[in-house]
Amino acid sequence: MSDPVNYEKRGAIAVITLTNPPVNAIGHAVRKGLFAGLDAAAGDASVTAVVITGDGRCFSGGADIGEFGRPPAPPTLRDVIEAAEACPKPVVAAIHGVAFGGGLELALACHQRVGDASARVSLPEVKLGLIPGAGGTQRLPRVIGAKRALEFILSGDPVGADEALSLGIIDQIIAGDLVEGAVAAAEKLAAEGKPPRKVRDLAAAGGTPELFAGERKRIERRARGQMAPGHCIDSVENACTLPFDEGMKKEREYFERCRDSDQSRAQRHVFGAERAAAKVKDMPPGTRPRAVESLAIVGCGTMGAGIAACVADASLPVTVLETDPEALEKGLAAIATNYEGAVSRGRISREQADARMGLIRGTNDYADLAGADMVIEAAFEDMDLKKEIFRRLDETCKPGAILATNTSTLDIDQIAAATARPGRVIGTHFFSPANVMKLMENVRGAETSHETIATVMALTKVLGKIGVLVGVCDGFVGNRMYYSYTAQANFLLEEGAFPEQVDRVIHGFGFPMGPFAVGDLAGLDVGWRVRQGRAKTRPPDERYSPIADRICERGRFGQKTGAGWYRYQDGGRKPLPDPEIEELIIGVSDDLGIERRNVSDEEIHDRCIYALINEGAKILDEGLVQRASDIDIVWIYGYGFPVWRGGPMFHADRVGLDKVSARLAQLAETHGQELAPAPLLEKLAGQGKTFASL
Ligand code: T1G
Repeated sequence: MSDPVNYEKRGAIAVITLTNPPVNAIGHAVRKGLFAGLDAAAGDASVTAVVITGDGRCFSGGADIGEFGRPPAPPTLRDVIEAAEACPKPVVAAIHGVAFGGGLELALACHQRVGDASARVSLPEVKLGLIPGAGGTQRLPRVIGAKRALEFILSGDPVGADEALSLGIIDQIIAGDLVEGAVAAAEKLAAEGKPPRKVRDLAAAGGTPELFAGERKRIERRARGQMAPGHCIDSVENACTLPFDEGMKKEREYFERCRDSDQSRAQRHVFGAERAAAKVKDMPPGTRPRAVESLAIVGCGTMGAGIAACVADASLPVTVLETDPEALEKGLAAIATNYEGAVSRGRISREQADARMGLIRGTNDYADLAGADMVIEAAFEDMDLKKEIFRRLDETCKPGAILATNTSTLDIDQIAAATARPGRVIGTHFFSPANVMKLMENVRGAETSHETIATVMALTKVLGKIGVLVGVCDGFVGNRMYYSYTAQANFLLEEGAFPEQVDRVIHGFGFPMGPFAVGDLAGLDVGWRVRQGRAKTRPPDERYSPIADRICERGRFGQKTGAGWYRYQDGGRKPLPDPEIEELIIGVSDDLGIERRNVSDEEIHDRCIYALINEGAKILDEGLVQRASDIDIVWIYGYGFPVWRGGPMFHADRVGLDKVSARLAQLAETHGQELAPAPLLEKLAGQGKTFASL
């Protein structure tokens, strides 16, 4: 492997370049190269200043995440950063692309920072369950003030070159060649002959007790159960109250505590799992995705409109077909209203909203879809209707066009069979609201071609989504597991629990909401229709709870009707326990001859969470996902599984598959064989293995 750091001189300026593709992650070899380069520059009398920059696509994506599981080998990142700051000659950081995490921390220790228009900076450590551990919490507040530094560090989100300039994170935007501009800046600093300006010598402004108290209050809800955000606040507060070196010492303590925590291990797992999900194991080398430059959507209801907005957000033109003119007008108006809201909240500018609306064209005529590279059908969840739509699309669309369906449960193979191009038919299951939720389940049919899969997986990234490739089964991966978990939640109601107890336990586990509050939010009528559709094929011996149906029969569909599992006062969204529902539940227990009992929180946790894991094991065993971590991604990005637990399969590995399997076997004896441990779970448990070992 070529040297990951290049050292050259341009006149009297030493230029140290990170050359460690793909993102110049700062691992041990890079740290050694940087340290040696700074040492050489400091010791070379002909060198008057230094530039540090990155080769390839960026400055640096930060410390090498892959190294965290191993003891840090010297020189540490802090050693390198201290060497840059202590260099007796001016050191200028030249940033293009990302300077994230340790990359930005390195730049902050330099005596000046310049960037080009592509520069983006962030401290995303909190997304890995960490805090910036190489001085970011001590230097950034000294540059941009405590308030803005807290927002920056707690969000972990990047800011672009202009905002970085206005904040003072970078000192100058270079219009021409970045390195030449940085060399000129370094020459100027050297010529001034002043001692290098060190960020550590600045004071962090604005760190009032009220600010920190307010931020601690805010993360109580927003980052409930997580450790790193609290330590971010502690460390920024230290930057305002302690001498620099003491603040650095405390930062290191917090960083190590977070780094060695289960939460950070889980979040680092998710970081890798997200990227692994994009890789298709059986993809023949050299398979190229087709270009997708124009899309069409069939259907302009909630999902169709959401998907259209998602496509326009990615700056792609999209034609929306609705055969019913009124429905089309209503759907387009809903998109426009959504954009108006985003403008009024300052999420996007007026120009952006207008540009995106300008990309969306409505039509009632299939002929207008003929030129689309890809069509996504988002019509009513009815197989006959979908087959008819796909027949017409097959006749209308150009030969290479991909035909996708947003169905959330129906059989892709049956839909593909309605066309003469089954190789170009695929499922693209968006999650509602489609323009917000990041997850897409891309469903490969038996005949879906590799080129179609490659194209849709690439488009998923263009849409800013995280795509998981799944196989055909009822409910695919997410909803199939959701049915297993919510079935247990309903059975627990029959046996003695009430919705608020179940929701409290699941919320306490880390989900934003429990299953009954979620049902009321999404609308109970959706699931009711699905269950009615399944009634004919449901195995007679399968345990089935009638509670949800009886609630729907009363026209209680959740928040949208002011009542569902809970009641909602004056159009509010706060779920209030409803005696009417308690009576209904008790009535079902009586009808079923079940003697109600006290159900413990522990039983609720085990029957819901382990049922979820158990179904995941079955899905894995049936080869409906490529790897266990794909299931983690589905559940974190589609259903709000707490990211700091890593997803259901990672969580199961951490609990121990032997414990999960034994507990399921015990529960199955009393509460029904649907809880019996899946064969794969039992096998791995018996071998002392993990899902991750597959
Ligand atoms: N370390 C190791 N590998 C990394 C990496 C990193 N920091 N960042 C990316 N990769 C790998 C990634 O796994 C993938 O590998 C390939 O690079 C391309 O990534 C002390 C403790 C930089 C914006 O959290 O946000 O510094 O799949 O597909 O879409 O305080 O990667 O090809 O095998 O994402 O162009 C903090 C994480 C680290 C940034 C590029 N930094 N990375 O996005 O490519 S902790 C981060 C990203 C730290 C200090 C702390 C993105 C990116 P593979 P990619 P991309």
